Amino acid sequence: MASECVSVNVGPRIEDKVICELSNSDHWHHPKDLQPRQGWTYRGAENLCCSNPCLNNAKFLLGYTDKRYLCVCASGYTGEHCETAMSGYFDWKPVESCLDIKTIEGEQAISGAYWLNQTGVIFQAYCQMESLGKVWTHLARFSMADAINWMKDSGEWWYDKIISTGETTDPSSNTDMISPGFWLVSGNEFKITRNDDRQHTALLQTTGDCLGGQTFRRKITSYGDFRNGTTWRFNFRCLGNCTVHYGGQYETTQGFGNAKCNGTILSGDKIGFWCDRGRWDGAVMMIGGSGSGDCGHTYHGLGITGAKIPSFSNGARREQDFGNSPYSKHYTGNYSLNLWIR
Ligand SMILES: [Ca+2]
Ligand SMILES: [Ca+2]
Repeated sequence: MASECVSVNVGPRIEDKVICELSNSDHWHHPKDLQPRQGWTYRGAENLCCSNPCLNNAKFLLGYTDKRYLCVCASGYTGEHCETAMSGYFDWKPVESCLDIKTIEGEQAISGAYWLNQTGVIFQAYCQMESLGKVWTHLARFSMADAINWMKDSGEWWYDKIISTGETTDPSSNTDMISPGFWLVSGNEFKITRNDDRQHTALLQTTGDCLGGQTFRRKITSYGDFRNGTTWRFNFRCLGNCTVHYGGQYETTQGFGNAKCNGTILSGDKIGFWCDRGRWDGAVMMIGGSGSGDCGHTYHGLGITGAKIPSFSNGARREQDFGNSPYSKHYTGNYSLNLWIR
C-alpha cells in the first residue's frame, strides 16, 4: 500500500467483485467527512494520531518518513518533534541582534519580526536578511499620512523618546514609527526604503562607515541640542555629512529631489545632518545637494522646515516629516520612508 494511504473503504460484494477505495485521509484528520454507507466498511490504517508525538501546535502528517509520520513545526519551533523553541521567536528567548538570526539559521533565515535583547531591553524589530553579510534592522519610519511627529517642537522623536511607538513589526505600514532600535542598535551604515516596496530596495545607502559603530540617535544628536526652539542655523552649512549610493525608485520619491544637484553647501552624492542656508529653511537630514542654483534650498530630506531660523519650532512656517519641500503641493502622502541600520 502506498505510504500516503491511511484508510480503506470496502464496498459490498457484486458479482464476485469488491470495490476497495483507498484514501489519503481518515477519521482523525477529517472526522466530519466520515458518513456511514450501507454495505460499506471503513477501516483506518494503523494510526499514530492517538498518541500524537508532535509538540507545540505542530502539524502531524501520517505516512511520511521511516517513522511513518512527520511533524511540520509551527513558526519558531524546530526539532524532530518540534520540541525546541528557536532563538528570536519569543520574548522569553530573544537574540541580541538581527545578525544573530542570520548566524544561527544561515540560508534558512527569512526576513521578519524577531525578538531582540539590547542591554536588557527586550523588543520586537523587523530584520531584513538581504544577503549573508547584509542584515538590516528596521529603526524608524517617516510618514506624511499622519501627525508631524518628527518635527515636534520638543524634538522628542529624535532626542528623547524611549518608548516604542507605531507599528514596529510591519515595514509596509504608512504611519510614523520609532523602534527601541533607534536608540539601542549600533551599526556602521544605514539605508532608506519605501514602505510600498516589499523588497526594501535602498533608495539611499550610506558608505564609508557613516555611523562609526554608534546608534542612529547618538549620531544625529551628537551635533548639538536643538530642542525647544534652539536653532541649528550656522549659515550655509550642514553640521555633518556622509556619502551615499542611490538606487531603486529614488528619482520619483519625495525627499530625493536634489539627489543629482551639486551645490556649495553639499554635493548630490551626500546626505547632510542639521543643514541650513541662513534663511527660511533647514533639514535634520538633508538628502542630496544644496547651496546654489536650482538646488539652493536645504529643506529636502527627513525632518524639514521652512522656518526662518531652522528649528523644530516652525514659527508659522511649514514643516514636514519628509519631502522635497514643506511647500510641496503634489504629494498625497501615499507612501512612507523606512530607516534601517546594519
Ligand atoms: Ca508623520
Ligand atoms: Ca514643530
